[in-house]
Amino acid sequence: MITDEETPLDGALDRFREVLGPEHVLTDSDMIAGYVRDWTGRWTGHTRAVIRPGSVEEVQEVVQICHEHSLPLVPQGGNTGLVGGSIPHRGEVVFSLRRLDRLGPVDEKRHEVTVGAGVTVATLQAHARRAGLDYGVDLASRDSATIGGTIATNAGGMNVVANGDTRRQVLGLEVVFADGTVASRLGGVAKESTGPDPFQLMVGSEGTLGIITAARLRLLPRLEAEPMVILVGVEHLSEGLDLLGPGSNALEFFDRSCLEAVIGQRRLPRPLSGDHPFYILVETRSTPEVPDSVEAVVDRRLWAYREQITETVNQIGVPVKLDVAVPLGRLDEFAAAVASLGLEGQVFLYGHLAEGNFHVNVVSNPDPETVVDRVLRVVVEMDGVIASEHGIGVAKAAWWRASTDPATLAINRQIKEAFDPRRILNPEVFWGG
Ligand code: FAD
Ligand code: 2HG
Ligand code: ZN
Repeated sequence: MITDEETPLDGALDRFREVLGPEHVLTDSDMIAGYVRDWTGRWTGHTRAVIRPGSVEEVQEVVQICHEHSLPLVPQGGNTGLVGGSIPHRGEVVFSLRRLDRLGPVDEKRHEVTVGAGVTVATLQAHARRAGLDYGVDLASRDSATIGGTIATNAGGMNVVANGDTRRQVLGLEVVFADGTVASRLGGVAKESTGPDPFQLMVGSEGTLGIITAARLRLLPRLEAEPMVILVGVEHLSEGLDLLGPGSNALEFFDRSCLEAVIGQRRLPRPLSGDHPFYILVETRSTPEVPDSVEAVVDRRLWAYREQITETVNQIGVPVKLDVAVPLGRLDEFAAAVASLGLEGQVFLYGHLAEGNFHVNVVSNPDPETVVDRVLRVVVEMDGVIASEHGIGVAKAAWWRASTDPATLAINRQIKEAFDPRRILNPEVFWGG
């Protein structure tokens, strides 16, 4: 691993300043503090420079400089990632891409748009809505998470059950590769059969194969009426699956600990009179059949109880976060298995029920690595996946290498070698540690 102490960074810094202007090369420790610490506060890295290119040409030039000097770099969007993949762990140069914020015109006939990688999800949503359309991905970090970051992590969010994950929205990309070459497929042709697609490999590559500078995205017709939001209290998570129907936009869950924490920290009223082990939130365009025996309430504002969990948990303490998924037939078995681990500290379970997704958050546990090992072992034993929507980052790199089958891992190694032979693109993610 090349570190900042060993590289000719000083020469590179002068050249960054020439290309970007000194105001976009941040070296002052106060100015870079927010770029080296992750959103949860679990990881704090270090760097001598955060650079802020404002166009694809500038990204290209600064990547060429890094390539020449074999200088490692970390692409960064909104820095809302939850697996420690967006910060410099070993002195890498941070490429903040938020200035790539161009919004192209909405193609109202084809339901498509081209936007810069630094555009936030909320800005894209507003842009699409002004044209009577919508973007298919929504998540609570919408005001900061960028299109580049969500593509690089293949983000999921609340509406996967209706619209699919980020991969499903991507029609084409513009990418700067590790040697500074640029490739672009933003044409918006609806069908194409021209061989293997390197752009698809960028989705979920977490900044390790190329820097996404722009994307051509699919948009959806905007729903005419606001969908209904229902919260029900249940004994078992499997009961929540009965609420899934053709009109479902979202099917989410959280446990009793999450509800108590949100009520306590955010001063929200208790939404249901009874106390239940789990709460299911369904957003739907058709009225689901809720049995009379189940306590339920209908109100769009109920989203607050689900969306505010992440911030609430962080208010309580720095969490160990696990984002996993298990087969739908094993939801309650998984919840029971986590409970039976008897983890020290406070445990919060919430997630996207329709995809079998669990966000297991543990606060006030003195040994994060052991928490990760114990929970992921259960996931693997239950034929689940160790990363459902946040990615691998550094948090799960060792587990990813240990649990991926050898053939898939070998192909991944070759892909990394082909795209980034000098290993300058986010080297700690997937392969570090
Ligand atoms: P960053 O955090 O800056 O980066 C994430 C990764 O992408 C890093 O590896 C980085 O190197 C790489 N990267 C960033 N930009 C580029 C680029 N232009 N080119 C190449 N690589 C790049 N995630 C979900 O999936 N679903 C949720 O429901 C969800 N909810 C969240 C709620 C909260 C409150 C928070 C704080 C986070 C949530 N997240 C969720 C996690 C996070 O928002 C997503 O992972 C998001 O995709 C990260 O986008 P970002 O722009 O912040 O990327
Ligand atoms: C969510 O679904 C996000 O709320 C964040 O993916 C999950 O806080 C988490 O662990
Ligand atoms: Zn989530």
